[in-house]
Amino acid sequence: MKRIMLLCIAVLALAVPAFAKPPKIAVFIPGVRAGSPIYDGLAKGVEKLVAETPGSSVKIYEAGFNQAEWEEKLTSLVATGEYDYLVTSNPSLPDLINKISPAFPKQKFICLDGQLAGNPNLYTVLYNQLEQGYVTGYLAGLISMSSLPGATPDKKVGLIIGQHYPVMDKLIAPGFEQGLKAADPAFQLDTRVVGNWFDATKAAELAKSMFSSGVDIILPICGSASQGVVKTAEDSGKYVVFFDGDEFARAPKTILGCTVLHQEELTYTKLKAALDGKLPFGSAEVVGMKDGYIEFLDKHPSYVQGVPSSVRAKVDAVVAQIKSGKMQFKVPTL
Ligand code: RBF
Repeated sequence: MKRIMLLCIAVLALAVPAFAKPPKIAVFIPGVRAGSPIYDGLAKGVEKLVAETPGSSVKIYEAGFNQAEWEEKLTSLVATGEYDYLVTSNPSLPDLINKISPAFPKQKFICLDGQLAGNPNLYTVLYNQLEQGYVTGYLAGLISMSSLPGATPDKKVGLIIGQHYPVMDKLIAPGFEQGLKAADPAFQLDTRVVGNWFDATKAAELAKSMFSSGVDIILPICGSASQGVVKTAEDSGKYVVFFDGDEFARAPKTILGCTVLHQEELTYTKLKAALDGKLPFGSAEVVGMKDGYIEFLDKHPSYVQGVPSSVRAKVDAVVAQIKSGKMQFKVPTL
């Protein structure tokens, strides 16, 4: 009897690792979730996996718009020692993580929309936003040259950004400009900076001034401030193209194109790989259209009904070339 009991204990002890504690996950949102599809997708991806993983849990932590507080807030969250994985998304987070992680050698970090290799506790995955910018810029240029009622002959297209940062200045803006110039080399890109990621009034003022100077279509990359751009474009009979999410419903006749990031799927896939012990921590990956994580929404009625078929045919051709690898965009060091 005693031997059987001992055997049982031994078997149980061996089996324990297989029944490892269900994971606890923290989602660090550098901003707020509402109004930024990139953050909503991040949270949704983790929530989906947690819903499928019995016993696991998620804490969504919104760090707010004051970037000066992010390091301290991140440190406090990690210092609780409660979370097996900290998942976040932002190009400025890898540096912060790299700074604080030596003090928390057991903490694993996953950062989307960022790039840093060489920290064994950090995995990053960046979107190839040269591709995303190029397709969106090409579409914007062709719309501006079309006979749509809001189009003007000035060859000016707008970009309204929350702030300057390396991913913007080395990938998004250059990709967008290259796409525009592929439509016609005469295009000028008018770039304006809101100065934060929430001030819709300021973004509306910028859009108004741009439209009155001959700009007819704008790409807003300014978080929830984009609402000001959409409203102004609607009131002025002008156009908007979007990044990140399917935003058409916000203004179906004004928003004529969306090149989205499948942030929810990417978050889910990478976190699942981590839980399965298969995520290459220490490395930095890049994903794009070929992998299916960047997608141009070519079937949405706003696009199909709002954009002339001759324009759509040209955009389709470019998307097909990127997906097949015929057209390649090499991401530079950030
Ligand atoms: N994008 C948003 O949609 N909302 C934000 O609040 C936001 N905050 C950002 C803060 C910093 C410091 C940086 C570098 C980028 C931020 N972005 C934000 C941009 C985001 O990382 C991404 O580049 C864009 O969403 C385009 O895909």
